[in-house]
Amino acid sequence: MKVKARAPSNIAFIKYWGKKNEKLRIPANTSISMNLSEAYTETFVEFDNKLSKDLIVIDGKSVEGNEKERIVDHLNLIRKMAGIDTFAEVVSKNNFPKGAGMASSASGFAALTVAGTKAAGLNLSEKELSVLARLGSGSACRSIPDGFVEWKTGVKSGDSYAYSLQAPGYWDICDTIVVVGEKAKKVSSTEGHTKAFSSPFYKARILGMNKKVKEIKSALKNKDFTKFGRILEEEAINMHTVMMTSKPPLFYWLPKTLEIMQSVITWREEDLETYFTIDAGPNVHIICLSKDVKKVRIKLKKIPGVKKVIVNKASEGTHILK
Ligand code: 2P0
Repeated sequence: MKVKARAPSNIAFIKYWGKKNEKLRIPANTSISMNLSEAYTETFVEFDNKLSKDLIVIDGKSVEGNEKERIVDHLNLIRKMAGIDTFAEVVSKNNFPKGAGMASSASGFAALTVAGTKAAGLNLSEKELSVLARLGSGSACRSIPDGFVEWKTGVKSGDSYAYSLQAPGYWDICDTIVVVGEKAKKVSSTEGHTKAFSSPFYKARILGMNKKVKEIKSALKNKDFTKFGRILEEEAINMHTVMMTSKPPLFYWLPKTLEIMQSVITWREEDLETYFTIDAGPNVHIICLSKDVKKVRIKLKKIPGVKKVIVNKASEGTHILK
């Protein structure tokens, strides 16, 4: 059976950085995210008896080496669950730059999980899909359910999965991704996670996490944008402080990244209520209410060096395309 799925990328407001169990990708802390309407991966999967190996094409290029191995490992998990040993053809397309800190592994593994399991004849629940996607890439588990999502740490593999806190239409907030660098990053997130514990600030980060998660969930529930924004911005700075103080240090920012961050703070002083968050890459995500997104766009047009702007609303999770 040929199956195609579309999976959104997601932006975390409370970040996943550091794992309790590396192999099983069980995170050290709970994270909270929103699925993105305009940054997604579409993946087609077919298990075919005529194939003598797995064929994997991403963005028009045949994938080899470590990247292929990671995808083949995931296909092996699916094959094991389905009790088949057929090789697969996988064709995947991102509508945004891969490997630039925009969670292409999240949407990529979510799409592969949903298309792959269906193509293998499995009918998994949302929870099972989220657990399986997590084994491919941690943040992928958050791209499975709809809208605003929580991924609770969990103790063992079966209880570390994401679920929807609110539907996409619940709150009219936008994430404007400001692309300032499109090169793949030097240090992958998977490697970065392993360095988190070496920062002297990591313990403090984890100690404050439960309170932060509780507070942002309450801000989401009450649609308190000011509280929501302040927490997500502090959280991004907190995570990047851990990154920059790891051994060896990880600097994901470019000079433009800092310029945009400072602009956001200035706009806020001018009463344009915006907040920033940044993942493991140089691009800045500007969070605002949708009523203000036009103003943000106009401001960004005046900043030289902004390569691209992608405006997202909250979106549904991963689904099969007919
Ligand atoms: C997040 N990031 O919560 C954080 C913020 C990047 C910075 O999840 O090793 O690619 O595949 O489980 O999911 C990136 O980590 O790591 C990530 P793996 P993943 O979105």
